[in-house]
Amino acid sequence: MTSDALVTTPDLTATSTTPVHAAGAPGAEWWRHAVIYQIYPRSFADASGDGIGDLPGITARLDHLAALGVDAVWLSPFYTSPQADAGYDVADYRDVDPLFGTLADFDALLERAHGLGLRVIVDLVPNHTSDEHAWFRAAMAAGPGSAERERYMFREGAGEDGSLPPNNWTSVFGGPAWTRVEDGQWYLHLFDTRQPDLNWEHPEVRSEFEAVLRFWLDKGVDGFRIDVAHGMVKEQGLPDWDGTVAMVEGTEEAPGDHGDADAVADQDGAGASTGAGNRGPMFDQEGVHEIYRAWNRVLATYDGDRALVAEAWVEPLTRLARYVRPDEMHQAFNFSYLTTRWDAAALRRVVTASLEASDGVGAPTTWVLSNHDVVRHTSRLGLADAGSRPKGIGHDDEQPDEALGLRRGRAATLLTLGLPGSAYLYQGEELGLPEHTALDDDLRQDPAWFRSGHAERGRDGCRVPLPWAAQRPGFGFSPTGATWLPQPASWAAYAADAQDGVPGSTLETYRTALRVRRELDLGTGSLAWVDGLEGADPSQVVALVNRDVLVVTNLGDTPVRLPAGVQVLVASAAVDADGETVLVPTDVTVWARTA
Ligand code: ISL
Repeated sequence: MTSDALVTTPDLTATSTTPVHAAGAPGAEWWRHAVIYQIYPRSFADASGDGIGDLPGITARLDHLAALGVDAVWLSPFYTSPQADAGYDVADYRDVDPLFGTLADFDALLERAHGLGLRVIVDLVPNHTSDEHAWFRAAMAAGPGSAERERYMFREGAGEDGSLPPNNWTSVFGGPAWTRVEDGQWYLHLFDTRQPDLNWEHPEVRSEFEAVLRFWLDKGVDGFRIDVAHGMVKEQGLPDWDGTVAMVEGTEEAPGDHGDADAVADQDGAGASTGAGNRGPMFDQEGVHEIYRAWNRVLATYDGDRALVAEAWVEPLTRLARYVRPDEMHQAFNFSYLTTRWDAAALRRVVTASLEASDGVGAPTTWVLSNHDVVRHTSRLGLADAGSRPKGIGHDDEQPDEALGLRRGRAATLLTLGLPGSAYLYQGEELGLPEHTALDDDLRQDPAWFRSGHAERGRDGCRVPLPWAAQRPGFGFSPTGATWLPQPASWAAYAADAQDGVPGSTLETYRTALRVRRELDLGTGSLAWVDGLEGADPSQVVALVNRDVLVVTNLGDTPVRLPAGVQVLVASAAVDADGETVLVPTDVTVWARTA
């Protein structure tokens, strides 16, 4: 343990610290500490004027990201697709959908990004294809028993006449996970009916995806975000399952939420005994790991530390860590952290469990608060049950307190960026954007809204086009003012140009935090909990030291006094400073230098 960095001032030695994470994990690869910005192409910036974002729009705005201070971008899918699930239904893995541009546009984007020092990760969707993929069309044409059908999960139905689905699995988006085709067979789709699951026992499926990896690696991408990384291999025999096929819920099963100590403390890697997470016969099967070992070998033949990041909703964290063992992937999104409530003890527990689990396999922890699948964290933190995770918010649902959510959201971000490891940001969070919580239901496009029978509002509310310019039509998203989803009028105040250069704005706070994080190497630092800040109630305060930076988040009602003599580096909102005394108000995070 590098405890020398933890006890640098008399003020802090007066408190006790608990080191958790050793600094200097093996290797100096960029992804161990990178801040990676997720671009959702249809909603980032539109150059063509059709109201849907595109690759040239992204390229034109890369300056914004370089100035923000991130290290890399991850692009959600831009491949040829009928857009039944906003591009997560891929018809051609080696081409760009005309909606987003051309392969030449991609090359230009990559060149510009690299020129600015930004690495680029692209999305790979291997669990399923589009129903318009050449393989699925061939499978449909060839009929039952054909080699073409073997690449997917076709089965005969149950019941005397085969008119019942082969098993009882349900789709993540709602409704049955099986669709029957005209000749009577059924095919499996864990997501939409237009997203047939591939058969990963088939050698052609394996070789095809290795070739797809090489195609993009040859172009120069720096890595891949692997969609539904826990889903590709299914249990033999496809047995019935009575669990819920859904994203990890904000329930007692998610260790972060209520601090389920047993789940967090499950260090044996077995995981199954806790009942936590998504351990049905369609998820987190042992067989997926061989795929990642093979992909690791593919990436290793390229220079430049190319990386794989797992989108795997798997708990407990020790189970997730198995995806980032040294010969598998490099990062895995920490969704246990994302689903943790606004509660000091729960946050400390999930951070400790995360660092211990990832340290155990020599991987970085990959913190994340928002993405294109969840309600934006500024809005989740403005709910009465702060940090709970509804499946979308509509006009007749509880409306978050926007100001409170933003205040807490900024505090949560500053806490996150103060932790060692890598972090992912979702486009628009640097503007403090809230979820669009009053979107007209007639405009919703997420298949989850339809397949759930309108029980789930779905994910459109976090996918609204970004506001770039307060005074322009469509807030400058597109040259024509068109936007594929409407933006709330209140977003004028969030527009990038309204915050640029404004001290204390969310945008400037993110910029400062990212600059300081980089200058002080917090990403490769270490964490020690500060067990007792004088006068602070541990049930209300998260306090830690990373290198010589004291990070304090106050979740309680009483202001927290920082040790005398520390120098405030960044604060998520105004702090009360009176001479030597710095007080951290409610729902605020402060970084202060101790040396
Ligand atoms: O598997 C899950 C629950 O057990 C889900 O949480 C699942 O991991 C998640 O829904 C996967 O999301 C990704 O794949 C989807 C796509 O709609 C999302 O946008 C994408 O992030 C299907 O490709």
